[in-house]
Amino acid sequence: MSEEVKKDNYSADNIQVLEGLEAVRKRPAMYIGDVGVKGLHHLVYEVVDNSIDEALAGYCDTIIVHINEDNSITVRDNGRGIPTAMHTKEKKSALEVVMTVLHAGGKFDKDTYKVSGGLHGVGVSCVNALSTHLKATVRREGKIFEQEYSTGKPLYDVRVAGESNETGTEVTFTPDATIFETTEYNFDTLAARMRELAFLNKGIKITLVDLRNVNDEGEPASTVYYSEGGLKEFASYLDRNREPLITDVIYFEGEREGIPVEVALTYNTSYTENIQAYVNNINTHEGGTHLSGFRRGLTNTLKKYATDSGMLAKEKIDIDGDDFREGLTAVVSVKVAEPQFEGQTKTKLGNREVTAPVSQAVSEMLSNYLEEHPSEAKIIVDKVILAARARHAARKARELVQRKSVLTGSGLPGKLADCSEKDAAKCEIYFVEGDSAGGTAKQGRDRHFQAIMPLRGKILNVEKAMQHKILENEEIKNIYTALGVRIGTEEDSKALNLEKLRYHKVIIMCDADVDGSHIETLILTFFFRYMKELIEKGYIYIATPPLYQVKKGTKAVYAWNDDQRDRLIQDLKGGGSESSVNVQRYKGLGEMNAEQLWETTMNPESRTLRQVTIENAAECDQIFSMLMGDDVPPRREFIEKNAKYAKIDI
Ligand code: 0RA
Repeated sequence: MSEEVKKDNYSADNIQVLEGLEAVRKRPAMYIGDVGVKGLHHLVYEVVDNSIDEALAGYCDTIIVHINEDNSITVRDNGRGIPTAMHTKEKKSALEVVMTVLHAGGKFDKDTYKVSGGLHGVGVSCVNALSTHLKATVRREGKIFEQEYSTGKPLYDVRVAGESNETGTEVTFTPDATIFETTEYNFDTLAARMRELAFLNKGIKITLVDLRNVNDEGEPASTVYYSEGGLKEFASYLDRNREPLITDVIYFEGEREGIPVEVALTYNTSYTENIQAYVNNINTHEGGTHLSGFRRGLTNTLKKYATDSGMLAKEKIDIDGDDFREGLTAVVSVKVAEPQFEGQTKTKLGNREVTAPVSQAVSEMLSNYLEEHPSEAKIIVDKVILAARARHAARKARELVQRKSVLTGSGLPGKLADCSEKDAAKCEIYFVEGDSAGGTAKQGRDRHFQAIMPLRGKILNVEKAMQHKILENEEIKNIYTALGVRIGTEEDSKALNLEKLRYHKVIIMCDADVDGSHIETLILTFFFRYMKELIEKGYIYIATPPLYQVKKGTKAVYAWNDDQRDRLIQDLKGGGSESSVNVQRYKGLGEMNAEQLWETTMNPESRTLRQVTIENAAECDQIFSMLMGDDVPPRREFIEKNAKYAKIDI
């Protein structure tokens, strides 16, 4: 979930409609978000979205995505096929218009309103503009039509290439390597999105085939995603590594006030809340009106049931919204004709008319369920009461912490070596594994803007602990007091007081070994569960210390992998014949002196930081619960599968 640091000057906010495709090539980031790994994969989503729209319109049930051997992509569907007749206004084939005019996609057919349309919703013409080659093949009216393009420009007029009694659209494109930082597709990234799309749009079969990866029998790696149960199955999938509190998934599908609403929810025995909210197949990380509707429906219905059943009568404490969501896993999906996206990352739904329909849907399905399942209802309400009690205990713990910090003056942890700069935007904090490496980092840092906070080995696994235990934990307390932000407010445990954040770069610096990765994961789990905004806003980074020092005489250079090391050895040997080159393998941060640590890992001029991002929120939640949970087999499977990406040193 991390990727190389990069800077974008343009954001999706600045999109100007109806420019030529040249504009897309000049400012690609403005249209597809970025030109890194994310943007590269976004091209596929953009094309697939068109096929999904055709499926939602009721004309297509099969989509096949091929990652070809050369990292070009083919998307094929069995829909009606993009119309090929002459477009009277443009005096060109409609196919050519769709492929070469910005924002032309889906504009022909008023009956099918476009609901998927990707986060940027820029249309397939953008994909065309950013591809060195694209070929569109349409099967309809008994014929096969085709047209090819280079960087968005047609190579010939739409022509008939043969006959066929099938219908559908097929697009093959090769992303332009002069525009994208990388052109290598990641199977798992595409797979996660295709799986998500299959759950969100039940009844569509989506096949992903990787032709770069062929087994001994000559069969390419492939997966088929198909969901008959939609969100009902999605919720079970999200909870597949958790212990269920109730075995059912409570489910609603229908239309309320003209808005298609689909909701599924269930409870597990954990303490974390996991609600994935979608609008037009887009994961709305920042929530919005549909999420408010969901919360309102859930809180009102459960509160009413608990009160009416008399279960709350003997409780002296008040119950609030958060208490109803401990251990909750839910997926909400709405389709909105003209969505208003707000918020920092444009993933917050603003349409006010969506709240009531979602709230109604949730109330309806949940009150029915509670009436019909009294024993499950009791289990849920008991859990809510337990959550309320724990929250009160947490508040007491927090008050104690705050009172203590008043007594110590600054309120900052004793182990923190702070920087002198006060402007948070310029400040960095390193969370360093162990006191000894912490000491080295303190000597090596630029104390003007770099703060060091050593952490004692393994911090608490927040996935398995209740909130008050987490708040009381010494290392966790050190983390949040050093950062200056609080967690777990009464109103909303997820709303951080980010304006108080004391550093805009929060850097995790661990040894490059299994223990280091474990500690990294523990810290990331804490941030993901309790300070997700820090990740979403791009404040969290991982330092990358080198694995080798290669030295000849007084000249020392560093390597981060084996290839680099071998090249450096060759370079240093130069024409000379002696093997006087000395290679040192760093096992931990502690083996570097202060100067080396600064030079390789902390100096902004020469270091590499990996920024932590959330690519796929639903998948991410699942991975953390699996990595940190009790169930061993899925964890082993994940580690075995991903071992090739990680450098594990035992
Ligand atoms: C507009 C009208 C019609 C089909 C499509 C769009 C269409 C677009 C894409 C993009 C990928 N797959 C697609 N499948 C269909 C059909 C209008 C008609 O036939 O009457």
